[in-house]
Amino acid sequence: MTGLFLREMLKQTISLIAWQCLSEKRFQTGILLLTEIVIASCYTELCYENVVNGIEERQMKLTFYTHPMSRGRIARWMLEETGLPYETVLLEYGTSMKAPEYRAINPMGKVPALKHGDVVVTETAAICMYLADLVPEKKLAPPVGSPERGAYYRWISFMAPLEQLMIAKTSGAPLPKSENAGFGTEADLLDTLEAALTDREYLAGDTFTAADLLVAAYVGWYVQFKLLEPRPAFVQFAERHRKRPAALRADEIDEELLAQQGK
Ligand SMILES: N[C@@H](CCC(=O)N[C@@H](CS)C(=O)NCC(=O)O)C(=O)O
Repeated sequence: MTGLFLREMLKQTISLIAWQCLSEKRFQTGILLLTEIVIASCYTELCYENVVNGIEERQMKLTFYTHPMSRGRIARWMLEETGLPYETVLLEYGTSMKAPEYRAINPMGKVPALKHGDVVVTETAAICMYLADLVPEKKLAPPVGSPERGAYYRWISFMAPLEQLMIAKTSGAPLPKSENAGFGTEADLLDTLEAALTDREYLAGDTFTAADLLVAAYVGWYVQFKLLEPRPAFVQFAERHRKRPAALRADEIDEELLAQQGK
């Protein structure tokens, strides 16, 4: 806001000089200065609009629908990373999660879901990416168009085939043919993930992003539930990021909620 005020003052001063030049018949300088003012005004207007939109967007209420024993734990970690205030609505499996009031928000009757003003976001990965974009100053997503954005989308999306493989393995049935399965072969998938995580602190650029959060959370879970072999790269990556203050805070909140439910 101080920046906008200073720019406004500068505009006023330049326009005074411009009118002075014109009255002294120094037309070329006067017109040049006036043109600069028009350009500066448009720019200021644009900046102002962006600032106002940004503030309004942040002020919209965030409502988080979850269960403390669900993928909602990942979304809560992300919420805690943003530092934005949010309200939690707890739902129960099979009852309130399938009630018409909640199906009006997520017709799947599943958690997590996020409501931001009138915007509804479901799917854990989408919620994390949406939240990252709400707080650009936290750099939880690489800038749009940057090379790191490619890696960001790539490793977030890689959690889908990993999940398909994990689910396929729990079924006990033989795995589908690799050409048909989105995850290819188990060896290819695990080796690819291992190579990405080996000696790597962050997956997209030099700072922690939602890609690290999602990969650390899912890989950590699958190792914990013994669905994924505990290769050192998997364990180290998950453990390192799951020690972040926001992750610990989120865990503490969900553990407390579980304790209150007597679970
Ligand atoms: N694709 C969804 C999956 C959501 C999901 O399956 N959530 C489970 C909890 S982890 C759930 O709500 N299950 C309740 C049910 O299906 O009745 C996501 O990534 O968020």
